[in-house]
Amino acid sequence: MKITAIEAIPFRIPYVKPLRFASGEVHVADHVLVRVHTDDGVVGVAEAPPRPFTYGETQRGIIAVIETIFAPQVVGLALTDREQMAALLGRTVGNPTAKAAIDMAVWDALGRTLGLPVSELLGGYTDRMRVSHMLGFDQPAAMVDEAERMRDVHGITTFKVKVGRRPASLDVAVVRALREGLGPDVVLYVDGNRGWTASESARAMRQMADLDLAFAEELSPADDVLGRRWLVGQLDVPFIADESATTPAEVTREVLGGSATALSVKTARTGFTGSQRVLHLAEGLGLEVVMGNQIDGQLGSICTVAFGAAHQRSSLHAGELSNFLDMSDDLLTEPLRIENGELVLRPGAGLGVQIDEERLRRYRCDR
Ligand code: MUC
Ligand code: MG
Repeated sequence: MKITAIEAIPFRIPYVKPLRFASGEVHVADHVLVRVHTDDGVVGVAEAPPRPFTYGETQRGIIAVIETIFAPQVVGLALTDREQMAALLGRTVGNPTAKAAIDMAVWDALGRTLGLPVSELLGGYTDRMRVSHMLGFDQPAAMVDEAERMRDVHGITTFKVKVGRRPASLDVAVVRALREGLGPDVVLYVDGNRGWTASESARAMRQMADLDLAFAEELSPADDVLGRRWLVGQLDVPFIADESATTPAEVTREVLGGSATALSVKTARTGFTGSQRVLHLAEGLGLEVVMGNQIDGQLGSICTVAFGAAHQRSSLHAGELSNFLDMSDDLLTEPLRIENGELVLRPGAGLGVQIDEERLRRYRCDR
């Protein structure tokens, strides 16, 4: 059960359809595959998605911090030394997706070693999650078409709509077209990725007051804590903290300060160990939770569902699990399938997925 090596392998897989949102856009999945090897010959895997516009990480930076700082700290520990590992990785500021990928690959290796699914080790509440699809910026008709396709092909009936453009009327028109086109039964919520000021957000939310939104997420700048408190105080839907609450301490500050009333939990940034800390805090604080998407590939998405399905609170709302559908290819031997609006866990030890070595050779970009 001892960790003998950690690999950080960069790969590039283009998106068929780029995702655009207020803080950036993604055309290529330029992620890092992390593999944790043990002295039993077990290999655990996870992926780290660089999101420079959210965390400042880059593909090369993730590899550098893993190779130069994290791997030397973690090699030699047992897979069960997770508190030691968290303490050692925690000495370095930032780098959330690099740390999270190591943590999740360690859990995968532990599950494979014990012959048990990670999701059962984490909590084992259920074996599936309903899926929410994120709709990036486009014209109203194109976004309605995409949502209808997701509903008709995959059974998805929950949609997170990216907003935060100027003028805000562009986004209000999209959300209105989605509600009119899809009818009253779909769940719609909006995510501004910090694009509007607090007062622009309040105004846009008033203009969408008749559209039965389920949540609003991170509409205004993350560090404008007072502006957000003012905004949250006038909303009648839960306000999901995403970029403003990425650690347990930030969650506590945001919620007790009145500037968040719900949480996005992203395994890509808090791994399994840190996500459990955030989730348990959410339980104590009485917050609703949505399993968020860091624009993950299939490996990241199976990590999200493994965690989300493991706990009652994180499996209540549909999880954001479908944006890998827009990638031109992926790394798994058996692609994930979303059917009847659900993503079901893979049976088998660890995360229950295997990396297709041929595909990895094709897409890795370090040789
Ligand atoms: C989301 O929920 O915001 C876009 C930027 C990011 O950090 O994550 C995605 C999705
Ligand atoms: Mg968000």
